[in-house]
Amino acid sequence: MAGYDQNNVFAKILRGEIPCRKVLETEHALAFHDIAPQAPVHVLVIPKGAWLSSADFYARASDAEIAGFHRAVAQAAEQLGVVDKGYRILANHGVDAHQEVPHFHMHIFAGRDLGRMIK
Ligand code: D5M
Repeated sequence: MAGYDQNNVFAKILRGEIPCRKVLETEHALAFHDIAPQAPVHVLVIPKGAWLSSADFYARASDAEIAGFHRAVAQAAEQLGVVDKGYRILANHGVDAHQEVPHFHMHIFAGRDLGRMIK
């Protein structure tokens, strides 16, 4: 994959250049509702750093940023009230997984029986 594109849509959200429906913001992460939800609850959690994909993030981000990001995923799920009934977290990396936005993000799906997979 090419280098990080500072003009990708999530970089613009982080800079406040385009709006989002914010769920929470921490030192390391921002969580907001997906613009095209695939479940009653569909939230994206993104690290604040300029990480292109999961491969990039997990290989190069600091331990503090990785831990802070995952804590934010858990906090978002708690805040959304989906922990008891359950939720799915998923990250797409690269072409075969159809990663559309080249800034690492974790999807949180919840609010219905999700079956065994979401494609
Ligand atoms: O998923 C990228 C996701 O990003 C996809 O579910 C739509 C969502 N998206 C795209 N633009 C926006 C804005 N502006 N706000 C909120 N959500 C957005 P991927 O894993 O890359 O296929």
